[in-house]
Amino acid sequence: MVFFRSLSALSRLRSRSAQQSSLGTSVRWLQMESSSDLDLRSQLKEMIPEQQDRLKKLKAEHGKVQLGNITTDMVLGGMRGMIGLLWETSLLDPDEGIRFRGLSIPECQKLLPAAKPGGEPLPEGLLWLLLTGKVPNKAHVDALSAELRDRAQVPDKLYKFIDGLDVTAHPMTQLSAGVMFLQVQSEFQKAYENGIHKSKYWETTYEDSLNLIARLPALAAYIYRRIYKEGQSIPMHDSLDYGGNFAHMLGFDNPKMHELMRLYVTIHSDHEGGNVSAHTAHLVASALSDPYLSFAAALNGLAGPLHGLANQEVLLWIKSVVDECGENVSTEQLKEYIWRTLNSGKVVPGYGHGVLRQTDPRYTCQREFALKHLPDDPLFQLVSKLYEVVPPILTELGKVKNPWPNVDAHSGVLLNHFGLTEARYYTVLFGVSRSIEYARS
Ligand code: NMX
Ligand code: MLT
Repeated sequence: MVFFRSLSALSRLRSRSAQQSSLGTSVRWLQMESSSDLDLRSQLKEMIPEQQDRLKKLKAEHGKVQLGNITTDMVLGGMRGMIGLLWETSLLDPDEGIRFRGLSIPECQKLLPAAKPGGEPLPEGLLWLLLTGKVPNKAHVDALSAELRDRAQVPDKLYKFIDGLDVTAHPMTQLSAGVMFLQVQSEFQKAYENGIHKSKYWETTYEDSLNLIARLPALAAYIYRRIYKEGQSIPMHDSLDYGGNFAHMLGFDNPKMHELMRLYVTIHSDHEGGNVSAHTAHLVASALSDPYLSFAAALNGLAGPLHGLANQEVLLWIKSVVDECGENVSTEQLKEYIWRTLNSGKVVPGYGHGVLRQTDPRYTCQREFALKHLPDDPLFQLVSKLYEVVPPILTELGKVKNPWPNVDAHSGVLLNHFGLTEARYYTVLFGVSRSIEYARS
């Protein structure tokens, strides 16, 4: 949103670098607690002029500083390893993984407010952290939950529009089309048509972003219930938080599934700016396309099998292993199955990454969730076995730069355990989570 509009030229390039520290991603803790302090918009209103000045100063004082050399490999590799985008909300270290405004995932789990003491972080807290760089307290997060519920109403016409799509259309196609339908509600577009001054762009961008984030769970849940539950939709709960409410509207009221959804949305929210969907969102937004237009474009990138759709592919692949070899597949059978996948010209889904060179910490925290809540689940045990068997095989191939699992290697078995078994739907959950980052493009 606000921090990037003025950097549209930069956002045409792709960043895959870990060198952001000079741009100041330090985290501050919120001390204040008056009622206006509880309002995210008021906080941003104070911060934004400061940030606009900071960026002007950065450009004026350091605009001519060289950030690296560009090689042919970097260009052929799709801007690999180049610094090309200012991305302040998160930083992806190849070895350590993602940090959100300087905080690792375990730190977020410790510091961000939870629904219950000791529980998983509420995604609203992460949204606050990403936008302000400050760790919110429970009162801030509760206020933001309430604000999102207030904004969550979608027009009935949206559902009629979705019903007009072929029910067999991929859930991501339905989601992206639904976002485009909602675009008529864009406040930014109206303001732009009315000749708004550029210093005020952030205000309507903020409105669009929060509205979109708030309305996506209803749209996404409708798509799920339409395709898999004979169209019986479930209204929003009037007091649940964002993640809990999303799970509820999908039809899951097991408290552990609510916790899983909070964790899921939090860890899928942002992954620095060089991935396909982030880059797309910011590229499209650099033309002053509103958040609906840029988010729909990002979703279309996320729907590719080497990106977000890999979570669907992982569960389908794991289930195909079970169909052929059974749940108690031996190590030898597993190795043979993996080689067969590779020799048929396919990738092993859920393994490898464009930047990461170690196990994704998003994989690790999902594994910890599984060890706590579903240690005996047979598919979880199979995922654990794959962790031992896949990396040596990918290493043996000799060309794979990262043989370790990414976020998608684990998410499906957790959802499957709690009854969300429809793999083809999984990328929609990834997409809703990413609205927390990309909607503000
Ligand atoms: N299985 C088989 N081959 C692989 C794998 C894998 N999991 N990962 C990389 N390779 C191959 C890759 O296809 C390429 O082969 P070739 O030279 O014949 O084209 C070679 O290894 C070098 O690729 P890398 O430089 O290691 O990876 P790159 O940065 O190009 O691609 C991914 C990154 C993530 C696209 C790739 O690792 C992959 O296809 N993984 C499986 C799909 C997946 O899990 N995607 C999800 C990523 C996370 N997300 O949510 O978006
Ligand atoms: C993501 O979360 O976007 C994926 O891990 C892909 C990436 O970062 O390149």
